[in-house]
Amino acid sequence: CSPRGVPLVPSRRRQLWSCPSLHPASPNVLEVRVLVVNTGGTIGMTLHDNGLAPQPDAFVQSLRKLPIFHDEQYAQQTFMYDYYGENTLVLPMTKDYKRIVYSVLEYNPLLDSSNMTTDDWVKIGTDIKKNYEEFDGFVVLHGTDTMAYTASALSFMCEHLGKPVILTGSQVPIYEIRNDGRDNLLGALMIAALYVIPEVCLYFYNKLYRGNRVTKVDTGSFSAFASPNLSPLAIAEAEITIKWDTVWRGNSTAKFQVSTELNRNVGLLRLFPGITAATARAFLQPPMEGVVLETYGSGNAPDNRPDLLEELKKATDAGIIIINCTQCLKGTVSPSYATGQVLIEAGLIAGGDMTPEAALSKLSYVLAKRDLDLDARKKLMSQNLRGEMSSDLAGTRLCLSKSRFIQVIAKCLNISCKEELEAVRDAFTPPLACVAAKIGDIETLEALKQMGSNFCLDDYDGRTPLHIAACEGHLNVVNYLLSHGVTVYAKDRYGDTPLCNAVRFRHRKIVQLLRQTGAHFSREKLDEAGTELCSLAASGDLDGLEIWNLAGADFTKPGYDGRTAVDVVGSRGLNIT
Ligand code: ASN
Repeated sequence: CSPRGVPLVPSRRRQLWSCPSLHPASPNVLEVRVLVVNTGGTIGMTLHDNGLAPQPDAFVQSLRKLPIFHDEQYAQQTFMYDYYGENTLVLPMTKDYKRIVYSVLEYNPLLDSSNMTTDDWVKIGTDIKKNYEEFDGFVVLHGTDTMAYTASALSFMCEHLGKPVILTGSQVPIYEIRNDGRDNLLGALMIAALYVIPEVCLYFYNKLYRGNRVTKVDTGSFSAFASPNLSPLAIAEAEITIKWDTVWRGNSTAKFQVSTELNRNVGLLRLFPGITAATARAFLQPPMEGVVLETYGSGNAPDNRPDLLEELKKATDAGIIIINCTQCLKGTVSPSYATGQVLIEAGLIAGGDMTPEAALSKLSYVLAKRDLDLDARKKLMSQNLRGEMSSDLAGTRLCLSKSRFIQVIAKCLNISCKEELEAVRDAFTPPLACVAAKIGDIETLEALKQMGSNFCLDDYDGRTPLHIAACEGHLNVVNYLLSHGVTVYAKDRYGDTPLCNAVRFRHRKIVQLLRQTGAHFSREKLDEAGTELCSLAASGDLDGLEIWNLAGADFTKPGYDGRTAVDVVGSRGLNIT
């Protein structure tokens, strides 16, 4: 059941968007689309005979009645339901004239998250993949009990993710007078729509966390989650503040994909004083393939228990991967004690500061990679794949005081504290990066990176260095930026992405590279393109048409007079198929 609607009147919708009576404050309202995947959880539960349980088919209807979640007038005036379907709602206009249009995909059955299995993770991942190009961001409504597991699993399954995926839920159903569901949903929707944070995150009680760093720590408090080893990615107070330095960025130019193969033969074993060797042996029997051993303190186990250590050693010798994670909420596994060394000798892999939830789902993901041998799998387990562990990041943090450029400016401006220095850096470096991109100067970009410049930050027109390099045709700069994790989905104030720019200036190789990295036109842009394609066809501009083709254009879309580019080319005796 796809939330896609049938585009009955795209051009009519377009005209309405620029109708000043609808948008008195700005003729340039931009629509941003979010897919809400409703899997269940307390947020949508009502009281039944046997306690709280999910209530099917009620969620969208009740949100529709709340003005803060839906603007019916806008929906009617813009034919929104015809275009996007009945399960679509729209938030009131944001401060910067954006409309967050969100479609709800409700699962059947809705689940208490205690009933979820790896199959449900696969279903969520598959739905994100299916709808990836249609939406700017994704919100997953989920019960809190196993949300940390699902968030961790999705973070690994979503490879080369370029858009935000935000899990949220609540402690009290949204139907109750006093509840945390409304704030959580609203915050998650706003962040998923307005910020290109290419991570699987969890939003709860005004904080956005990295999904594979959280753990549920409270059964009743609205502040139900903690991320003990990583500070939040964003805080939603009077303003939403994103900590861009903390946001994880991949460094590949590969396209987004979801790995739906997961290994179910994994488990969690918690050490306790007096655990018998027989218990360990029973747990490590086939078909077990991967285990997270929750150890004491900084990764310690008894070194006076050869019987127990022998069971662990036998298991790792037999090819079972055992990850050493601490039972402590905060801190990391380190080999500082003799009682920790014995586990290294038994063949365990140090799990750094990973949560047990992250380690378990990482095992499930890595062990399903059939093309890798045992050593390659072990290597992946000890590496930081999605920001789930900080061990191998040690020492790479930016030291602002070492940046001479910033120091000189700071001196002139009489700045001393770290926050002010960061503000100076963030104000100065984005336009400088744009200038460097314009002239194809990778050396300067490299120097700016050393200063901690974030290449995803935009200039006064919302343009990023990638937009500029795409216009100028600097393939090497585009390559450099993509390999430093910049997003291909940034939109400038005109709604244009780097792909739009590369097509406009006809940089074929850049179009190809951006497409390979997952860039795509929005559905709205594809609908609108018919007229432009017809005019290229009418002038016999096959080169122009080819660039559009590379960018994913659809030559069967009609132009303003109902004819398609294929028709127009055909009438000139040419062929573009
Ligand atoms: N039992 C519920 C669930 O995990 C708890 C919640 O959502 N607050 O689905």
